[in-house]
Amino acid sequence: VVVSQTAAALNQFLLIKSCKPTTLSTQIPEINLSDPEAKTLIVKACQEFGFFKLVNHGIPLEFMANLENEAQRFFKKPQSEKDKTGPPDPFGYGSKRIGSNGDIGWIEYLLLTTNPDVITPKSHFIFQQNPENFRYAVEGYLGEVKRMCYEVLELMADGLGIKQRNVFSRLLKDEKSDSCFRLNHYPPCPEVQALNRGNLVGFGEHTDPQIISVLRSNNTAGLQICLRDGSWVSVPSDHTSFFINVGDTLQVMTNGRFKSVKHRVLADTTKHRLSMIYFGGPPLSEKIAPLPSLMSTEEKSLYKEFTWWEYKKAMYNTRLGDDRLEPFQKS
Ligand code: GA4
Repeated sequence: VVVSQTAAALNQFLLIKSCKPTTLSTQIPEINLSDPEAKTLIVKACQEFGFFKLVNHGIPLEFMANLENEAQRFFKKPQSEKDKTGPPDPFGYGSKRIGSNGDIGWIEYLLLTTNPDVITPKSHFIFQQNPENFRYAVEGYLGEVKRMCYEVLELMADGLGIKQRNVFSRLLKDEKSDSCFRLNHYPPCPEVQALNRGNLVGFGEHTDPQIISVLRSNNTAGLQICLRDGSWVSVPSDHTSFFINVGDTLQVMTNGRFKSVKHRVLADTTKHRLSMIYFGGPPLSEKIAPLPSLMSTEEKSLYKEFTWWEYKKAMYNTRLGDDRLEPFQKS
């Protein structure tokens, strides 16, 4: 009886679906940041997968370990304490609900802005409510990750043969850059194992709207990416590496050469998954369109021009799994 009640609850709220990855043999591209061929390999990975693993990135592991500790400390707090720093509208603490259009997952998270001059009262409050170490750990981590991310974006531009190496990175370096940061905690769910059916969706399938996302997780698996043929591949976890996603905006700026990768996270039945993701976005007023420096003379833009603000406004009215670029495609 207990099990069937749990089953009903999980079914109703948490979308148990059978979603075993259908491809097991595909190798996720792995890029060594200090490889002289890195720029070429990055471009290839972004065209074929919209996704790659980054090794030899030069960021000392203590930055990751430090933040992981602080995040763990936060998520271990009593629910009532965590709830004081929510809801995520759009920044703050959230549990199970993702966005505001009915998406749910087996997850709790903190969403923060990374722009010091648009720090919202909510972000201030989160850090006020926690020991200062938490803020230092976030700032220390982001300082390193941003620097590395600019380098990756410059390699992308270079690899695409664009003379202006900072065409992408300048948007994130801009003091008005609309970037954000997310700490995700996927608690284990032993009931699902007991029920022995399907998987528990932690974060449903979606693409990231921004330019680029940089993910780091602890050693608990769960992330899956969707290949061009529609099959799903599990990404083996590696707490020493980063995983890079191409976002919708980068797909548009490259006129579809780079693919915004569809991905999702399944919760583990026995282990905690903790991930930290930096989403690099342009300033709100930035006009998003394919880069003229990339287009051949007869090439036509696949997209209608829009500002990042317009895209964001539209995005908050979508469900997670929606194709957010579709309304901006030229027919
Ligand atoms: C997906 C990528 C980032 O996590 C995020 C998410 C955002 C949110 O959690 O508030 C969104 C989602 C994400 C896209 C569609 C909308 C907005 C939830 C949702 C249903 C922070 C982002 O920028 O877009």
